[in-house]
Amino acid sequence: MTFGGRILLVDDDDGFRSAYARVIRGMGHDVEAAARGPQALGLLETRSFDLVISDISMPEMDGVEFLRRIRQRDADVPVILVTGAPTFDSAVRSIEHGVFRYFTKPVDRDAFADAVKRALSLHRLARLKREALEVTGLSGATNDREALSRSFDAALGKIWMAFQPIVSLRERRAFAFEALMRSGDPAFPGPMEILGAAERLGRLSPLGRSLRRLVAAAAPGLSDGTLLFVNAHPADLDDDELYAADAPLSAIAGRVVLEITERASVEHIRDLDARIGRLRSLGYRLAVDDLGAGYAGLTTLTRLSPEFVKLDAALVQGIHASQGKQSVVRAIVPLCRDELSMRVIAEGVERFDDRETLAGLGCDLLQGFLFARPAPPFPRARFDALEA
Ligand code: G
Ligand code: MN
Repeated sequence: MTFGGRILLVDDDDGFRSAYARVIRGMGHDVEAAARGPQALGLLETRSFDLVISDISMPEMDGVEFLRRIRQRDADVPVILVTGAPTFDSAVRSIEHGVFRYFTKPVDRDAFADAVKRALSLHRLARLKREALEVTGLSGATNDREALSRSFDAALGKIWMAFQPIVSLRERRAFAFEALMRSGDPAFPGPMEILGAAERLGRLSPLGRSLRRLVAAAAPGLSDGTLLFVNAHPADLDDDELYAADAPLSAIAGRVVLEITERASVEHIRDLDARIGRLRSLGYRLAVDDLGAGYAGLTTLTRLSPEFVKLDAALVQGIHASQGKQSVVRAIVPLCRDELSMRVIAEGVERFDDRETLAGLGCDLLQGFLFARPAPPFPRARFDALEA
């Protein structure tokens, strides 16, 4: 299949220029011609081209410099360079700047026509690849930082919060809800992809701020006495907005438990103890998340002195059939409760038999699909579920 491309042709030699232009028009393409590099750069500012063909030896700006300037603004457009005086140096520099083909004069007409055709096809393919990313919604997977940044901005505006109850078995009620980030953008299928992009872009703080604003907005729908558990990335502890008295979440800090995962280290955070102190004076309580899955060390637990610890799902799931898990949890629950004044929450409870085993071990606060899946505010917990 052939299609008409738009080609920019640059040569200071009028004879060559009109000869090439004729050949290219004969192939069914549009040609714009310029006699100098600067003039050609001007044309590139005003419209887009599918291919640039340029002489190398020209007054004012040679073809290699022209190529270098093109690359500063457009990484994709193919450039064919032609020279009557080939040198090793100009060939090497042309390759460095991403020349598509390097021809010496006299140019073989068939080889030239082939190169033009191939360059146009590849450029078209590059465009279609970009369109494909848009229609599949996979543009988040691109490693082009600017494109990632743009799709991240778009995704940030579409995030919503799901909530999952943390139930008290004894009281048969939702003791609290954990707020969980959900993506509303197919370019980022889930929270992990959003977090990954935020990390790569250095945008964890704006993400954390958005999440806290969304949680605060949902909070008025919650009945009095029910707590809100909110995940905080260690990077959030470094964000001054978290400590601002007029920040959205500060107004309800007394009902909020910030969960800090054991999977990430908090050791590198500046003035950690002072920051924890400020959070407490704002009214926040703290939880250590994913206990048993992260660093085996004591740093997170000792520095945070959390009011809650959340047992990781890996320790919870299948506990009814595991003596090893049972003996660990049997030791953790009274130690936390009696010696450390920390309440234990078991996460990821999916099965009735695990629920019964946990209850038997003194673990009253439970969270998991067995009671409710995370959903828009605020899903009801069910206590009647039997075998999952
Ligand atoms: O790391 P953190 O504990 O915050 O992770 C919570 C995640 O676990 C959420 O994405 C939530 O959807 C998921 N989750 C909640 N309950 C269950 C459960 O019972 N089983 C499994 N497999 N995942 C769960
Ligand atoms: Mn959590």
